[in-house]
Amino acid sequence: MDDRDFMSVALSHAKLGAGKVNPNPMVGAVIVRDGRIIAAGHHDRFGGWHAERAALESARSKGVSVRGATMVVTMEPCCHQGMQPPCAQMLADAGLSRVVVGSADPNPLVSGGGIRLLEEAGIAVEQGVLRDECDALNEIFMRYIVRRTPFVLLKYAMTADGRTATSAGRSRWITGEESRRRVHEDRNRFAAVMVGVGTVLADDPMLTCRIENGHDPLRIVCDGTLRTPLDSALVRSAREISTMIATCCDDDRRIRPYRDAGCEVLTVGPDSDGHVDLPTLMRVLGGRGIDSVMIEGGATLAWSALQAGIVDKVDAYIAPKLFGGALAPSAVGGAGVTDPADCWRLVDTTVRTIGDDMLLEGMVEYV
Ligand code: AOF
Ligand code: ZN
Repeated sequence: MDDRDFMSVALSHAKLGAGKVNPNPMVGAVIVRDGRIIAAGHHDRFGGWHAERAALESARSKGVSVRGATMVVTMEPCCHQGMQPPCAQMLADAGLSRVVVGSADPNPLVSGGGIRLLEEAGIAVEQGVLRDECDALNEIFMRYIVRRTPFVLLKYAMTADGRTATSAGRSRWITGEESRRRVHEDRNRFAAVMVGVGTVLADDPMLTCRIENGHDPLRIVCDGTLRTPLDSALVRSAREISTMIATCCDDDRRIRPYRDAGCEVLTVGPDSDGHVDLPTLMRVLGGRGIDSVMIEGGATLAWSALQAGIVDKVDAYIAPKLFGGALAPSAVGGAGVTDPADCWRLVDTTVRTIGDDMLLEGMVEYV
């Protein structure tokens, strides 16, 4: 096994923190001696031990010495005092001789300082091993830590003829089981999911995470005029699962029944079209430590979000089916662009198959 193989193992440990560490990064570490992994650790909950310390403690509990060993860690060790003490110093004190790093830490409090501290302590440092994979794992953290507004993913499922429902408005199901499972993994990974009120009225969704030990994201309804039914699944389950209604309505009498049902109602001044002002909403969410929002429908919200410039990434699930129907909806509504040159372009795209479906992922380029 070489450094890349060990980094792959460290990555698999890092992933165990999915849904539990936001807005911190998922980080994994292994300690290697004589080509063998002698200990491993990962960041397991927000505010808890960093991966490096978890790996050191695991070695200690097994009674194995780490002096002179190598640590392979998916992100640059930190050098600041946060909720946890600086890891780089801890690694130097533990007498490691070599540290292999995946991602650089973009946290302004770290940003190269961890590497410097290690090198000044005489530790050999190798950087950028499986960097792309390590960066991709923390696509949320990488942006949130510098921008302080959530990473926004626009996700939708459509047929090969671009429909997100039939002409009768029915959409269960377009994609297959594997694709739907991945969406639940994303609901676990994301701090919040957001839908427009039209989707609540049409589908009455729960928006919970249905995987074992998964975490339910904060459920946000964008509802400018407060049309969410009080007997919707979201409102009825608001006492058990965090639910927010973002609205332009500031009429206490209309807001009260939602609050009584356990929803948080956030009044966000209207944008120029009279809708919830999305950039303001993102700033409020970011200020509360919500590092990520997945937009799960519908077409009107997708259009508003693109126009507001808040969408970072698009995940388009494409099922090998055709619905037809001139009135069957598509993923993005609104007025649409008139000139093809005015489109939003997706860059850094990847395409892969998931079961019978295709998944196109791309970052939105704003020019
Ligand atoms: C983590 N887990 O395994 C590593 C992190 O407030 P603190 O002390 O938890 O510090 C959080 C910062 O530490 C985080 O923003 C990142 O820059 C760095 N590394 N964080 O939560 C870890 N290695
Ligand atoms: Zn640390």
